[in-house]
Amino acid sequence: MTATPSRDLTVTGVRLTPVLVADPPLLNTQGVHQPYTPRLIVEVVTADGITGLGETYGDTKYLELARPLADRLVGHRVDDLNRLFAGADEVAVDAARVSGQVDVGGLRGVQTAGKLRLSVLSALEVACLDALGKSLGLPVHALLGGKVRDAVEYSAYLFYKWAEHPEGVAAEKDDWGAAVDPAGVVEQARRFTERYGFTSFKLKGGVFPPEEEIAAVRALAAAFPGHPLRLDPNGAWSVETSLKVAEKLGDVLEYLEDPALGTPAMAEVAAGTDVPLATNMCVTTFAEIKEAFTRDAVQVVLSDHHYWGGLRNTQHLAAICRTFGVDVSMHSNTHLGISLAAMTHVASTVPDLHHACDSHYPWQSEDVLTERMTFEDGTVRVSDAPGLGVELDRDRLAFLHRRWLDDDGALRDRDDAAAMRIADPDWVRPAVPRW
Ligand code: GKR
Ligand code: MG
Repeated sequence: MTATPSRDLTVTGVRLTPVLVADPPLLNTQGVHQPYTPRLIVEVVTADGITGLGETYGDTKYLELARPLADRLVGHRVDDLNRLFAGADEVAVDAARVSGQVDVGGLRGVQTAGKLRLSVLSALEVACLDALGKSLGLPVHALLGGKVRDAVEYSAYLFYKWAEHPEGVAAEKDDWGAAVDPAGVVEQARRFTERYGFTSFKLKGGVFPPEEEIAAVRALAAAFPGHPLRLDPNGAWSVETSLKVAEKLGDVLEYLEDPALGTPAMAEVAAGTDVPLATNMCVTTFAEIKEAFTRDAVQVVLSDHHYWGGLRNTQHLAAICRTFGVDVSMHSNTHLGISLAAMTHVASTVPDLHHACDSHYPWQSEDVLTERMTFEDGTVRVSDAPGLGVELDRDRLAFLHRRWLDDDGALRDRDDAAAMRIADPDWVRPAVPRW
């Protein structure tokens, strides 16, 4: 992509601003969301004074990498992305930060140094594309080859949820109420449809015994007949349990998401059911594709442009999936509007997107944008404005950064188990499989 020669697209600086954002008490297999969650806001500034925006995980291990990776950009043009990625491996990752186990904070598959780097690079890539688009007067989707749809469909992302964070814990209030049984889940789904018009539903499972979660999905199917439903226990079940759930819910599920942990277990489940299996846990890097596809372990890969390394890598993933007859869609982790805009741009360019992406965004009452992203009839319209089409609210950014500065460190690294132990000091992270 060559910009008009008179423009100077050289990066002169990269601002990195960690923030803490309010998060409701959403339950998952690792515990419960903390009242505030870390995100990192990236601003890439060019010699022409254009600022491009990006966003990624904000835990310490990402922040430590963000500065050295960002510094590699300075002096290069925002359209010099391949060089940004090539050689990024030279930026050392503190070995103590890499567990080699499932990244329990975000349930995003096995944590590797490469994935940590890619998660930071994704935000730099998005920020560069935003700056390039603003400079050229083109939307990000145009820089990715152009949109093939004008709106991207999202699903309601339902969570078991407490009414509020434990007593005594500083937190923002939310108006979603509790959802700890089938009736609560259906009520939450109704609110999602009323507020945003979603027509498909994903329930985060792995929280209650499978029979209770089966009952919740059945209740959703009764309340919303014919609507696509997914259940995602983040690998909490054995192969046997996964197959039982698949049998009991096979007639209403669009897919089961990560019922069991890891490719071998997923392959066993897939061999025993016709219910499609989706994953954002066993195929999270290009290296993991071969085994999973060869063993027919998954039928839908859910990209997360953060840990896949950005929007162009998400397109590469989609092309590989297409080649092997595997569907592609997107899952999400807690995120703000910059990431929702980025997801929407790239999703608009993927030809065969047969499943609604999911987004945590409705759970985030706070953002760093001047105008919140909106859902209409369960979709986000693809912006044709230059870049991502979003604008930073500096006052909001400063406010949320101040919260990060004022934190004593307890919330700077997501720890759902620690949050759960505030309510129940004896709580231990369940062994896998849990059921
Ligand atoms: O936010 O609790 C959560 C989710 O469980 C998240 O961490 C997962 O990464 O939503 C994600 C998923 O689809 O597994
Ligand atoms: Mg998932």
